[in-house]
Amino acid sequence: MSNWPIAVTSRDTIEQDFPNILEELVDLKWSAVIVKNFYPIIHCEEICQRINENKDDLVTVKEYSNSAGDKVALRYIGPGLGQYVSDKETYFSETKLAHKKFNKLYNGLPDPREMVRNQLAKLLPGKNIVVAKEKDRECSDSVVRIMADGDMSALHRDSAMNYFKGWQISNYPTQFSALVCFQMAESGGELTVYRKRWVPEDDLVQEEGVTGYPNSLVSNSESSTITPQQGDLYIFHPEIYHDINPMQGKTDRITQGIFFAISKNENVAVSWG
Ligand SMILES: O=C(O)CCC(=O)C(=O)O
Ligand SMILES: [Fe+2]
Repeated sequence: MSNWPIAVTSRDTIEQDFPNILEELVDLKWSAVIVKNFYPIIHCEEICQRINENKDDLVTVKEYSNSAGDKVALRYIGPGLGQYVSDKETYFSETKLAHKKFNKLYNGLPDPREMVRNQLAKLLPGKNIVVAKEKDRECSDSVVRIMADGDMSALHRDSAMNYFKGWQISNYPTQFSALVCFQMAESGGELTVYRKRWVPEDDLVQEEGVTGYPNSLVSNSESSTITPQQGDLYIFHPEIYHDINPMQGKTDRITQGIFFAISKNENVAVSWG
């Protein structure tokens, strides 16, 4: 059942077309908003080329076995907090290294992290967009994920409130994910968002040792399939279920991800990778 609409817009028209888009994403009116041509294609290509040419320097590879016993690898620049939640020290040392990597990656180009934060500021009038801090240490401000032939992402949800207890960002309700697509896979690699909120009972059907939730949880849900194109910015509410189809081909799927969450009482929204 794939009939849940996507709000499609451009940088110049988003505020007029969808002035309350973030609220509407949380209300599940839209599955996602796509801002077409957000980041120039020529710069996307430059960034992908820099990644390809400096993989050893820039890209962290974490290998592990999945539940079926297959070897899978996560490749990224900038530590995604999800990988380090129980290891703060490594997270912050990786974050330090990531600053240098991002400077190298984006050197001389419009900084897509800043561009995303500026876009968010426009969608959140009155809120300051700040990079999340843990005591006095800044979190990584984004994560660039590199997916290769065969990679996928199992059904999951992202909620700092649930998964990052003890971290300051867990105090900020209402989370969003903002992604810039630097390069799309030749086939597959679509993001599917399901119109279904998590309920605590869902955790009872999670199988031990298996990544993600069983697909049966969303088999009767409306859904929406988002096929990002190079240069697109897309924003969705990742507290609802989503997954990424297995991708095929020799072209990596490369995205920059920034999570953000909004404070209820203060005039800030915090962002992290
Ligand atoms: O790469 C994507 O399209 C989405 C990744 C994801 O799971 C997220 O941003 O929460
Ligand atoms: Fe996610």
